[in-house]
Amino acid sequence: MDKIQIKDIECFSNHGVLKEENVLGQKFLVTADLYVNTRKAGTSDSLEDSVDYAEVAHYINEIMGQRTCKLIESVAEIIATKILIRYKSLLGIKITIKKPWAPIMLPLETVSLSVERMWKKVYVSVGSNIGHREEHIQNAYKAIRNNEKCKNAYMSTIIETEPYGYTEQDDFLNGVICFETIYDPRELLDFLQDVEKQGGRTREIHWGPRTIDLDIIYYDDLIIQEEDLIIPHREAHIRDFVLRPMCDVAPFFKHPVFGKTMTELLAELEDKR
Ligand code: PH2
Ligand code: MG
Ligand code: MG
Repeated sequence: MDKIQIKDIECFSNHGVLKEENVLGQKFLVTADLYVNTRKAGTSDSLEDSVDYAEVAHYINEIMGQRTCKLIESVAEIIATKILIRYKSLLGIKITIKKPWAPIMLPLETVSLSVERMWKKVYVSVGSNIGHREEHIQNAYKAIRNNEKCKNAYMSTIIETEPYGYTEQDDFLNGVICFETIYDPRELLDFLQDVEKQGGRTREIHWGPRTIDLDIIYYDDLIIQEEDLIIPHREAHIRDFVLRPMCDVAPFFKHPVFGKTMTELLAELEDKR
């Protein structure tokens, strides 16, 4: 991956756990590794096709002075997030913050922290079987597109499907929304649950009727198994109403656990019928 590095920008600011640090301030050195694809700029020789490192450096200096944090962890997180949101052509960023004057009553060269944050591609399934189903789905899509921590969202073709599991309910409209996000998986879950609430989602019958259901199907190629969060979705590989829209947007995407493409999984499911 191509990388633009801005090394050791000197900023004077007041971050720190100790009162003295907040009052007196000290020197910080900030390094930003900007992950980009420079091919276009490299052939066009036009700054518009790249990221202006001068502008980024000044923005970092500005952020460093905006508010006072206790931890360099918070400072790095804030810088990474703001830059990824402002410069949408970045694929990711690594921020390193050094404190050469850290007051720990021992001589040291620097203490430092690095965080790397990347845009991750995710697939979220949408389903609705109450009221104006299409509108519920469009509203959820809009909420994702309007969120600054999400980019490049697009939606599969929406299909009508018979209820699966609990069958005493109306037919569903189903689809998949694909986008990139800087939320981590749990933050993404919280955001999607908020969107569900906005869409009038209530939880009564398990697998019952719903205005809007948003499930994380895949998060990059990550595998997570926690009590309240399982990724890939535990039935992603056997649900026709997930596989069909997945085949529309990402036919050759491979299931991170089973290693089979969406096309293969759908063909296997159809064979079983
Ligand atoms: N969602 C369920 C249960 N059953 N059936 C269809 N056809 N579509 C769904 O989205 C769906 C379902 C639980 O999330
Ligand atoms: Mg569901
Ligand atoms: Mg759900």
